[in-house]
Amino acid sequence: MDDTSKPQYPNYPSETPAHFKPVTESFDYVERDVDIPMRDGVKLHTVILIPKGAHHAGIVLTRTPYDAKELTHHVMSGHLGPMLEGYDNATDVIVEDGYIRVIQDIRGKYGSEGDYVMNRPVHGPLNPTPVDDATDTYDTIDWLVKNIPESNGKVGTIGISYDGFEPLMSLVNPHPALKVAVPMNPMVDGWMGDDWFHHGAFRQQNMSYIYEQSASRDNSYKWWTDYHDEYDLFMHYVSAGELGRAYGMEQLGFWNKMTAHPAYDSFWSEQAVDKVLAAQPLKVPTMLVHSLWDQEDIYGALAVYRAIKPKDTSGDMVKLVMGPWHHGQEIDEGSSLGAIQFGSDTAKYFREHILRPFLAQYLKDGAPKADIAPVTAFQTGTNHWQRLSHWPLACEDGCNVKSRPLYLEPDNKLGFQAPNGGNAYDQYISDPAHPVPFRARPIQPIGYDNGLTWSQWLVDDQREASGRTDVVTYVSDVLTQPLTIAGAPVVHLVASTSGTDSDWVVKLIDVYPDQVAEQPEMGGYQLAVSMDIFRGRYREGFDNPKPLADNQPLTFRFDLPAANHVFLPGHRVMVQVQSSWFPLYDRNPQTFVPNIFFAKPGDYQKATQRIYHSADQASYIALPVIGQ
Ligand code: PG9
Repeated sequence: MDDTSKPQYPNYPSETPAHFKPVTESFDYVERDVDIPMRDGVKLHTVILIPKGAHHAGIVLTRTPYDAKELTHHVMSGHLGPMLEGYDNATDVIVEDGYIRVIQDIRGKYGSEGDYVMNRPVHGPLNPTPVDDATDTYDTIDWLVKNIPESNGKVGTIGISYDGFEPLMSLVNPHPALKVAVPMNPMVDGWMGDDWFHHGAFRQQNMSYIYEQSASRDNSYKWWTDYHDEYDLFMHYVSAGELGRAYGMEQLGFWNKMTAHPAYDSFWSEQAVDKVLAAQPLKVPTMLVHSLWDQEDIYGALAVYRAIKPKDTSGDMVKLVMGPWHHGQEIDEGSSLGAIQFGSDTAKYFREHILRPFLAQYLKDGAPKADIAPVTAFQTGTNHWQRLSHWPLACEDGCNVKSRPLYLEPDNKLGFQAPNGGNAYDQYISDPAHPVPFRARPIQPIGYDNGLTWSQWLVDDQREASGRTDVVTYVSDVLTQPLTIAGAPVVHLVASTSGTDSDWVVKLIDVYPDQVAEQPEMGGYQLAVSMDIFRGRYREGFDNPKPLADNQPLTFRFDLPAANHVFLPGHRVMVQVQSSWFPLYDRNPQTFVPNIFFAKPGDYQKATQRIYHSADQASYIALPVIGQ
């Protein structure tokens, strides 16, 4: 109903004018909000911020499901900088180098038209429509370079997380004006090791994200909870499927797809972006940015690096950066993460010395070739940046240096000597009624606002777990020499369960000396440098869940996330093994059921777990050791 339909009072007119015109002459930028038509007619809401006086400026484009208006109006100001603080904006680089900043609502979200599909698969068996995020990016870039006279016709795509998935999509049949892509902490394979599952164990705390992201175009339906401690919330509903049903999530298409595909079937494998890009020609210089303690997408960047680096025949098209960061911390303050200190602002170093010259080389007319190594990696422990020619530096197969087996040994010892004698196994009771918390309770929700510490959980002190009787711990002697690793540890666990399914969580931990003079609170700290979970039913294949033979020693082999770390002299190496990581991951009922999303209360059974370390049943971690 417009104003004219309401009674008018000429002697007492409205105080609000019919068309207010903001006065922006003093601003140092010009804002244009446009709806860009895609090839199927759908219009995508796009915010364009142009530095005043810009001429032949490069365009830095982010496409997002997280509200373009919000991301371009962080602090309403006449200056571009405050407008662009916050998520996805490497503001110092974008503003100081005079780029035109473009942020667009992806199809189906916020100000854009069309239907939303989570991480919309590229056109093909999973997406029969003629449009996807690749075509939408192509059409957007085509419009931008034809309709922004202040630009030099060069576009770079950049973004973090979901917004890091978008630069990867821009690489599929890329527009000729796309000169560079910077996917940071990208969502790549939701089942294998990014946001939805890790090796098949479901990251159920992300249900709140699925709910809010999928239930409406503007995320106006908000998740709720009756519990301060998320441990209690998820215990109350027993299974993720029951929680989803209770919250009405069976109305949500993506949730129903998720619960219908608990295994790594074609629904997941065909949309894995590393596999999509492996089948594409490499046409656009790409810098993959990875966080060594990425609590959300620790799999994606390195998976894409493995997929596309072999195509980089020039050696200059694909760069990898690995920083000591949580998810997205590269655009924030980077001198510490939780209790861990790095001695310098590593994030600012990245933006100033790596990101800025890399973008300039491709987006600024006449800019020099950036002097950036193929791999720029921060070495934790020694706290310094490295220029490397390749990654990883050691691995089980195919590297110059072969990983070394670090054995679990009797008497809870850990070492490079294969076990020979002593007790054959350790055992613990895994009780689904009392799952191991993945961090100290009360467990907070995921998120970054209101003082939440979700971003830090990968560097929490693991002493919280090591004292539990349902966590078995192995520890080395005190190191007298540095122990340097540079690659992905691989777990080879020989274990049995009295049940017919089981999860295995393995953590590689740096144990600090009992006293640390320069940082007393780090005395005895147990810092996980690499850890992950594996759902036992997938032992024979991620697409082939099978019951486990009960009480039979079986080998479980799985990758842990990459580490670039030095265990310093005076430190010890520790390995922890447990069978739940709750409530971030859903509980394994420990009896084989067709679909754990819909396990019933009676399915959840205690199990006796055994970890073997005898000569013929040796458990070990293939450790990517270098310099020994
Ligand atoms: N990767 C982030 C996320 C996705 C899905 C669930 C929770 C977090 C992100 O895009 O922010």
